[in-house]
Amino acid sequence: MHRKIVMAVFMVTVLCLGLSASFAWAYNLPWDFTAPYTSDANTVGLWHLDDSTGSTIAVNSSGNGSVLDGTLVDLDPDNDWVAGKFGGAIDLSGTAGYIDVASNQFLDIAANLTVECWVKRDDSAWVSAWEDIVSREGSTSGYLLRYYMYQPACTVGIQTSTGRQSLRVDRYTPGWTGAILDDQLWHHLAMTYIGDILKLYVDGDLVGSTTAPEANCPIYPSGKPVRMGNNAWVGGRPFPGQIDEVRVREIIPEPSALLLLGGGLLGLLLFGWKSKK
Ligand SMILES: [Ca+2]
Repeated sequence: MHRKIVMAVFMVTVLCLGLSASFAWAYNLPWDFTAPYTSDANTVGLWHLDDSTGSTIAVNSSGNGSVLDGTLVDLDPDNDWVAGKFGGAIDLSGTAGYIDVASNQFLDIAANLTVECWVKRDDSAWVSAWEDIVSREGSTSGYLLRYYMYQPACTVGIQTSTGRQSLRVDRYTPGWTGAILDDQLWHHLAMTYIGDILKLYVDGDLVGSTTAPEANCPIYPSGKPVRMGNNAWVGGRPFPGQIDEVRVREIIPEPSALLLLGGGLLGLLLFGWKSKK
């Protein structure tokens, strides 16, 4: 009888721990489309892009402060701040100009990364097949969220480089469901790299994912700035359109009530085992 009780406690514990892990990772999903992002404990950088006309600074609203403020480069602060998805946004010509956030250790996120934003692409000819929206790409490192234009279809791609291995989700990814963003409407983009799985979401729908070739495969720090609207490494990949509400997070799983319950039951199990001895 005693053995049956111990086994029951053990099974409940395993179940709770499993559920806890699931709940912890689901903690930040699904995406909220109804309001501007808020800065939570996971937020590294948050740029509402609500900055006033005339401002040359895109203020960071995360707890990391002004060290992550962005600077307007080759933009017109009197005309390029426009109405956005929520509040203001930055309007990029697609030929020059971007927002630059200087490299900082806060941006060295090795794993459990999310990058989110809203975009509204202009109906304009593409300058480059790669239109970088949020980029911290280096030659073999960093991360980026990119609009990948490849005639005749418009697709979205993201890429992380892990050490010497490039990992990306785009139209060539098996199972890719596709995404067309050339309708001049606002779309929500999100990339996640959690548990060695890289995923891309468009308007909340998972459109593609891929798994790192080995476990615990970190994103290699690029030492590059974060650029909104161009590539951080080689430049020349301008995004034509509006970008709003950019958020970069390093997700920290939190212990849930189920995890605590599981831990408690595990303690009972161990106590019962010790008492039996
Ligand atoms: Ca905004």
